[in-house]
Amino acid sequence: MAELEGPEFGKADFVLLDEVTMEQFLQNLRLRFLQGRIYTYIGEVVVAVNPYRALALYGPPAVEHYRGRELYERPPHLFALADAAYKAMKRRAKDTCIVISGESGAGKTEASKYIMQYIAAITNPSQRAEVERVKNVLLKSNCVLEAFGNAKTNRNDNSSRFGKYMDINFDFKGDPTGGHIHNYLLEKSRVLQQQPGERNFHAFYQLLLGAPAALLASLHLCRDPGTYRYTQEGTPGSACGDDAAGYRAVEEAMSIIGFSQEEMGSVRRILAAILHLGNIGFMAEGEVAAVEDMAQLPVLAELVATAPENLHRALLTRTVAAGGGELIEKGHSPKEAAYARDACAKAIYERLFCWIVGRINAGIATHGYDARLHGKSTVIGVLDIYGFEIFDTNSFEQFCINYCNEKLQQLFIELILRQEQAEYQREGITWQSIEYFSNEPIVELVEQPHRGILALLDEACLAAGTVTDSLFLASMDTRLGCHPHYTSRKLCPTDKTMEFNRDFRIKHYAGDVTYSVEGFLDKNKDTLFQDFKRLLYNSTDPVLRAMWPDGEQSITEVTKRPLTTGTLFKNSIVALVENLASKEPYYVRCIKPNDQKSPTLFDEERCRHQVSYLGLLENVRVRRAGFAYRQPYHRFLLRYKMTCEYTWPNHLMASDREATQALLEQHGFQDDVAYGHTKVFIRTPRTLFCLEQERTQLIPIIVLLLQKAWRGAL
Ligand code: AD9
Ligand code: MG
Repeated sequence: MAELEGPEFGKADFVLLDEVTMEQFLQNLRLRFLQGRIYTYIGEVVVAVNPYRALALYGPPAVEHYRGRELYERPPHLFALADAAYKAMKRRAKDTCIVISGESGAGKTEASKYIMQYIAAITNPSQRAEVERVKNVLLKSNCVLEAFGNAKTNRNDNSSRFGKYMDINFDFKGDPTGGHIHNYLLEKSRVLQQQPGERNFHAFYQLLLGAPAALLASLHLCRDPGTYRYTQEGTPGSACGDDAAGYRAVEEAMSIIGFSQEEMGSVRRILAAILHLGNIGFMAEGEVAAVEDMAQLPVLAELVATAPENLHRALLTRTVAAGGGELIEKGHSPKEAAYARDACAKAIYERLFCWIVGRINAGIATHGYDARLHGKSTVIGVLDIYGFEIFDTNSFEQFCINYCNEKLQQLFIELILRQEQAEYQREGITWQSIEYFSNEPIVELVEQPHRGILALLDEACLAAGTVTDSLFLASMDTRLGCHPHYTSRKLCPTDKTMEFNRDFRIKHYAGDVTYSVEGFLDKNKDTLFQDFKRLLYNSTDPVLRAMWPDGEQSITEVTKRPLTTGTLFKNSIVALVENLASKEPYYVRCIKPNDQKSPTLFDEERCRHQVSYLGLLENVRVRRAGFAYRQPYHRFLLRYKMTCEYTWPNHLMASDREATQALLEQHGFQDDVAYGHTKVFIRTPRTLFCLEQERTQLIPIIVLLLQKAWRGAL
């Protein structure tokens, strides 16, 4: 229980609040945040407030403090949660997962790293070399994935621009034998452009500012990110220290993971190629486009290991199938050429990122695992995905990210209820359900087949080339106009915060977000001309070539329309949610205390909003309306047996259950408890307080008695 923390530290579990009100909740959260007690429970859920400062909470002594302990034995901590998930997996051979949620900048990624660090620290006591290697790869993968998948945004200096779900596999001894990372929709449009004050992915700045001069010269790069169109907006410097140090850390991590020198060379050349590609400009030459500065082509061709004339052709033309199976080359206009160049840059970066994830996965694959020899393999999954986002301008990416957060919120609601119900059922206890805000209608608004926004978007993309973003908006207005969570300027003409023919708004569970439809069709279709794919498939750089297996097809073979970005994303998130639902879930709910990244400011309004939309008060209510505490009989007795003459020092009854019953009846608590098959359930926290109080009073007396007894024995 929270007994290791006194009342001056606030309540270690929100279930212990005198009253479940927003004011009390916030008061407790503030008190603890200001004291650096950033973790608080709601039953088994950890609520974590981002401290925005380094706290001495995670070193080896802390690991020892939590190792093998029960959740309530120590002050609330991520380590306790990780231990609980690990124990459940090990003792009961259950697959578990840890779902970390909260808005952008709330501390999800940091939390996921601490959880992995803890699991790594408590496993492999016998120091088996292969297990150590796997652990190392798992830990080091974060650094590499953050370099390529994170960026500075206006919400977070180290914002995850991709979703990550990592499975860690364990053998019967409970040691990690491998793992697998699933990545979700990288925000690749960031390669081309960033909002004011934001940056491109860290990897670009790390290369420019961290690579030795000779290496940079061999890539034909200069140090200044301002030289390159794709990086000129962003300012150097990020939350993860300086970029030069980041470069060295990533290089080291990549070699530990097992990237070869050749592979790392290819990765650097690909990054350089993207920067050079961005600087290629086009001008009109009659009807068609021409490259402004031909001197740039040989450099780029060298970096992507192709012939300059092939590169030239791919930049300026596309192959189309004319009637009768004949292929003709059609010249781009300057605008088309610029669009194709940008599409290519985005695609190269995305494939590079996926290749890196695949390469890490290959290093930790468990194909050598033989269940007959090593017993059943179990899994702990850790989910760290981009948090809910509201920017000044919100586009297709924010739409996808926020949809994903809706799905996770829906899962939280279902599982918290389901878990409670399942436990009461298992233990044979009657239970009354509690009302929740359900975000089901919002999820449906986005994903419903034929009628949802994603379906309408696909419909617009499938239509002939005349459909524009604003026509897509018009079709949403007509078909979704009555939906309570959808609106637009046309539907609400007096609302000047939206633009006509450009904006629509969704009332998300976490707040209203206005999206601009500009670019929705393009980003959903995600067209990349086959000419580029073929060009890169024919590269003599084996790493680059391996990223473009679809470049082998000729234009006549590419007939099937690929699935759109939106549909692919929806499918992957639906599969993710199914996967999570099949495991025993543990939750971390992260809260961002302020928007200034201040370690001392507790912005009450911002926190109130988050507590409200995360459904934390309802969470406390469910926990309390049911039974706030539950404990296996033997554990309960171990702790409180001293408070009852029938159970101290040992009981003589037929079962622990009977002894527990006798103890509680002697105290007069029989109406506040229920007896399950294996656990005692206590409804109100007061009952437990009383027992705790009595125990605290008795301890000094017992210690005295014991001391006397020892002295007597001597
Ligand atoms: V996003 O949805 O990826 O944009 P996250 O992942 O929720 O977001 P992140 O973990 O990146 O947020 O945390 C943001 C910053 O807060 C970190 O870079 C740290 O500077 C800071 N932070 C978060 N958690 C801790 C912590 N436990 N201790 C110290 C922290 N600093
Ligand atoms: Mg993150």
